[in-house]
Amino acid sequence: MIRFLTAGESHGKALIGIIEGIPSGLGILKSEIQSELIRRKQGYGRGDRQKIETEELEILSGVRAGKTLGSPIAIQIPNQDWKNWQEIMSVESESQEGKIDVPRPGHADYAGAVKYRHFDMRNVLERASARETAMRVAIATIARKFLFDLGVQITNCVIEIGGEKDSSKWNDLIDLARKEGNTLGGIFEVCATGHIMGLGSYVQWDRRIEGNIAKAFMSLNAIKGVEIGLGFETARLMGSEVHDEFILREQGVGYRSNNSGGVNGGITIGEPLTVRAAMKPLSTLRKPLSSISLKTKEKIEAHYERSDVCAVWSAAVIGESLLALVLADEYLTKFGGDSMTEIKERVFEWKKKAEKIFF
Ligand code: EPS
Repeated sequence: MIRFLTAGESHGKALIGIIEGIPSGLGILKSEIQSELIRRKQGYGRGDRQKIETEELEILSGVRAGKTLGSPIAIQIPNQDWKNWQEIMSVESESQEGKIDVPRPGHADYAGAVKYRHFDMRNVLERASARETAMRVAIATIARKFLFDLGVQITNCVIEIGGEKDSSKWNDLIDLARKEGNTLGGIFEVCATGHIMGLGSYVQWDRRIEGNIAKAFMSLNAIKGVEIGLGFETARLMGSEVHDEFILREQGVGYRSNNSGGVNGGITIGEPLTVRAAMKPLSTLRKPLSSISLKTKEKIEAHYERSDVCAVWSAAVIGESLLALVLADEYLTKFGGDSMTEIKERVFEWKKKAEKIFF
C-alpha cells in the first residue's frame, strides 16, 4: 500500500525521496523529520562526515499547513559535503580526480563494477553508501507519525558491539579499533508495542509479516542476519522451552512469555514485536585489507576514504524506521482508508470488536 523510492549519491547534490500511500490529515513537520535524521547521525564511532551534514531538508510536495494531503510526498535532503565534491560528482564533465580502481573487500565495489561495467568504482560506492539511509529515515518518519496516531511506538536498543555485551566496554573497544585503523559491527534490537493482533497473514507466503520484516532489515547496508523473538536460539531449545503458553487475563487471552517476538504463523499476536539484526564491521578500513588494482592488475592495499569506525547506533535508528515502514504498510493493507479520520475509526472499531470475539 505504501510505495517509496529514494535517489541520490553519497557526495552528490542531494538525496531525494518520494513516498506514496500515506492517508490525508496526518500531522507532519519538517522539524520532526530533521530530529530523526539527527538521531540517525549519532553514536560513538562515527566519522567526520557526520559533522558536515546538518540534515536540513525540504518537503517539496504532499504536505500543506503541516498536514499530509494524501498525495505523494517528496523530500529533498541536500548533501552539505557536495560543495567539496562538485567537480568529482559533476553531472556533465568528467573529473580525473577521485577515481577508484582498487576494490574494498566486503564492499559492493568489485561486483558492482563488473555488473554495471564501471571502470571507476566511485560510480558504485556513491550509491552503495549508507548515506542513502538518511532518506529512508526521513520517509519513515511519516510512517512513524502515522503509527503513533494509531497507538504504536517503536524503540531500539544496541545489545552488542564487536561481540561484547557489556556496554561499559564499548567505547574503549571502539577507541581501540580506531587506533588500529579497524572497524566494528554489532547487534541491535528494535521493538514495536501498541500494535494490534492480526497484522500480516499465513494465507500466502508474501503476506507473512516476518518475511516482510526480514526483507526490510536485510535491505539495510551491512546487515548480515535478522532474528525475530528468540530467533536462532529457538533451534537449540525444546518445544516446551520455546512456545509461549496461553494464560487467562482479565481482558481475554494473554501469553506467559514472548519468545515468539510477537509473531506466530505470519501474524502479529499483539505482544511486543522484537527484531534483532547483526551488522558486520564496515568495509572501509583505515588500515586497508589486501586487494588488487584493476588498472595495473597488481596486489595492492584496498582503497581508503574517510569512514566511520562503528555505526551500529545509527543502524538501530534506521532499523526503527524500517520496522515503521513495514507496520504502516500492514495497517493500511488491513484497514485501508484515505484519511486519518477514516483509518482511526476503523482501527478503533476493530480493536473494540476483536477483544470480544471469544469473550
Ligand atoms: C559511508 C562512508 C562515510 C559515512 C557515510 C557512509 O561517508 P564519507 O565517505 O563521506 O566519509 O559517513 O555515511 C553517511 C554519509 C551518512 O549520512 O550516514 C559509506 O561508505 O557507506
